[in-house]
Amino acid sequence: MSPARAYVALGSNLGDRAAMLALGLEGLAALPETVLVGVSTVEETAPLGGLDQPWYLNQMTALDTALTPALLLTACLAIEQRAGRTRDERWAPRTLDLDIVDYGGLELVLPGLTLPHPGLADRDFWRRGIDELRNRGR
Ligand code: PH2
Ligand code: MG
Ligand code: MG
Repeated sequence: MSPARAYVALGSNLGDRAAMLALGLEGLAALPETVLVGVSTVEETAPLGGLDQPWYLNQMTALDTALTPALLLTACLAIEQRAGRTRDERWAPRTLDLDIVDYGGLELVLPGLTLPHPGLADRDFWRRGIDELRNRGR
């Protein structure tokens, strides 16, 4: 099967946020059967979700991957764990969040993964990141 173009978003609002994004990029670049083909500009964004918490750094990536959506999800969760991610209450501040936003335009619902990501409509910073990458041919 030819690889799929996937968009994976990075977010961090805890600890050394820029270092966390860098760890995320390093993890994505090292994935098997995957090429990291594009990385957007970093944006600092106000926290969504109504919780009083620090601002985020957000960034979008484009990957060409032969990993299935489920394997890519597992890999993203492992990268988050290596960045010290804990899972407390929903939308709690996080060292590193990796969200698969799109996978080849596929529509899919698995435990823990809905594609395209249902948050895309509310997150103009994700759409700006994707537009930036697409304008570069990614
Ligand atoms: N992620 C959330 C909740 N709120 N706000 C911003 N600005 N950026 C995020 O990535 C974000 C958020 C849950 O994952
Ligand atoms: Mg998220
Ligand atoms: Mg997430």
